[in-house]
Amino acid sequence: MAKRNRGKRFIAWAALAGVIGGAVFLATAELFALLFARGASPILAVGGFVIDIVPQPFKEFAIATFGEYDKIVLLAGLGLAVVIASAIAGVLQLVRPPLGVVALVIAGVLSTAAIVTRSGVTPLAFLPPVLGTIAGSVLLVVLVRRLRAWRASASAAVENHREEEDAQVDLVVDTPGAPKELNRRRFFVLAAIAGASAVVVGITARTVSMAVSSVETIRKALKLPAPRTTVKVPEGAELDVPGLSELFTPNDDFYRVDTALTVPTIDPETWRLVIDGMVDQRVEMSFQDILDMGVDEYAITLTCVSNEVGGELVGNAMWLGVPLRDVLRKAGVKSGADMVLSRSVDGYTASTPLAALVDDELDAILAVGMNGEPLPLEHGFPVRMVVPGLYGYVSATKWLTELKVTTFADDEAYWTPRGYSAEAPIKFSSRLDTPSIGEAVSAGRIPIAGVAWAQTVGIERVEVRIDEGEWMPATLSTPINDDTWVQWFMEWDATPGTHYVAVRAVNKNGDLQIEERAPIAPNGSSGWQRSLIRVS
Ligand SMILES: Nc1nc2c(c(=O)[nH]1)N[C@H]1C(S)=C(S)[C@@H](COP(=O)(O)O)O[C@H]1N2
Ligand SMILES: [Mo]
Repeated sequence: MAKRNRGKRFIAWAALAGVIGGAVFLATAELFALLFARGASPILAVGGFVIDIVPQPFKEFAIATFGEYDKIVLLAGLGLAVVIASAIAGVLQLVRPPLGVVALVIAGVLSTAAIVTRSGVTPLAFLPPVLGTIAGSVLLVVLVRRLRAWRASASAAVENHREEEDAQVDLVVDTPGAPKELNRRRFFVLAAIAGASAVVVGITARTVSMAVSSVETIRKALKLPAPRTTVKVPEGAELDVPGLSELFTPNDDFYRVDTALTVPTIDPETWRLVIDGMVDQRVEMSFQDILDMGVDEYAITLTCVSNEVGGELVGNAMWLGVPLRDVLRKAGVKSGADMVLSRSVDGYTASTPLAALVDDELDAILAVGMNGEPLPLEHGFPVRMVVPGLYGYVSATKWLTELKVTTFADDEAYWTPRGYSAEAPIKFSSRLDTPSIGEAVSAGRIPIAGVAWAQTVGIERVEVRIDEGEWMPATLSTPINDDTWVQWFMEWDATPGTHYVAVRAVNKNGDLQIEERAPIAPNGSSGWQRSLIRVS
C-alpha cells in the first residue's frame, strides 16, 4: 500500500518535470525569437495555425461565445493543452523512456513547421523552436534521471527498513543527508531553478516581443509629412561599378552600433523631448511639435569612432528632420554653456559641442525619417540626432529624450569615462570596396573603386597607388554635398600576381589623409588602407 502511494507520488513529480521541460522549451524559443527571428514564437505560430485550420462555423461559434476575448480563450486553451501534453511527456519519460523526449521532439517539429510555413518568415525562423526543443529535451532527461535516482534510493531505503524491522532493530532510517534525501534535493533544486528561470525569461521575452511588434505596427502606419525642401542629388552622384557601396546605404544594410541589449520601443504618441539645463525656459516637445516645425531633407554620412581603416561602420542616408539650432532656440541657450548632453530613453548619453549644434552653416538635425521612411526601431525611432562631422558616439543619440544644455566641465557622456574623448570630430578617410580582400580577380582591365568622406569639409581628391608605383588620381562621383561621402573609381590593368592597392584622400582644405596608423580609441582610427589583391 505504502509502495503504491509512493509510485503515484513519483508519477506526479514526473508530470511536473514534463511541465518544466515544456516551459523551458517555450521560454528558450521566445528568447531566441526575440534575439534573431522576431515572430518565431511556437505558441503564437501554433495558435495561428489552429485559427487557420478551424472550420468557419467553429470560428463563428467562438466569436459568438467569447466575443473579443476569442483569441485570449484560444491562447488559454492552447496553454492548458501544452501543460497537459508536457505533463504526459514527463510521465512517459519516467515509465517508458525515451518516449517523453520523443513527444517533446514531435511537438518541436510541429511548431517548427507551423513557424516556417507562415508568410514573411526570416531564414533563421527555424532556430528558436529547434533550440527550444533541445533545451527542453535536455532538461527533461536530466530531471527524470534525478527523479529516478531519488526513487531508487527511496525504495532501497524501504527495503532496508523492512530488513531492519524483520531483525527487530529499532533504527531511524530516514536520516537527513542520506542518499535518498540528497537525490530528492537534487531533483527539486534543478526543478525550481529551471522552472523559475523559464517563467521569468519566457514572460520577459514575450512582453518585449509584444512591445516591439506593437511599436513596429505604429511605425508602419506612421506617415511623415512631405519635406518642405528636398536634397537635389546631382547627375553623376552615383557611379555604376559592381561591388561599390551604394550612394545611399539601404536601411537594412546600415551599420548599427549601440549599447541597447533590446531595442527601445517608444510610442511616438507618448514620446517627449525635454530641453533643459542652462536654458531660459525648460521646453517639452511632442513628436507632433517636431513635425509641426516643418521637416526638410538632409543627406549626411554617419561614421562610428570604432570604424577601423577600411571598415564597414560608416553609412550614408537621406534623413528627414529639423535643425537642432531651431529646437534649442525655443528654450534659449544661456551664455557660458559649451555642450549639449543628449540622453536616450535607455540612459545612454552623448556630449556634443554646443557650437556644432547652433552654427548656421552646419546641418545638425533631429531626424525623424531615414531613406524615405520613419526611423527604423534599431536606428532610433522615433527621434534621433544626426550631426555632420562628429563621430556617432558624441552626436548621433538614438531614442532621444533629453537635451541638457551644460558644459564639458560639469557633465560627462557615456563613453567619456570609458576611454574615449569627450569631443571627437571625424577623421576624414577613404575606403576600397572593390576588389575586396580575398576576392578572386582575373587579369585584365578591372575597376578599383570605393568611397571617401570628409563631413563638413568635402573630398577634393582620392589617390590610388598600385604596389610601389606613383599615386594616381581616381575619378570622383559628383558629390551631393560636403556632408556625404563620394564614390571614387579607377581603371586598372591587373597583371597576374599579388599586388598592393593603397588609397588615400585629400580634403577640400588641402589636407592629406593621415598616413600614421591610430587605433579607434580614444578618438578614431587613422591610416591609409592598403590591401593585398591576388590576380590570376
Ligand atoms: N541611444 C544610443 N544612441 C546611440 C548609441 C548608443 O549606444 N545608444 N551609439 C552611438 C554610436 S557609437 C553610433 S556610431 C551611432 C550609430 O547609429 P546607427 O546605429 O543608426 O548606425 O549611434 C549613436 N547613438
Ligand atoms: Mo560609434
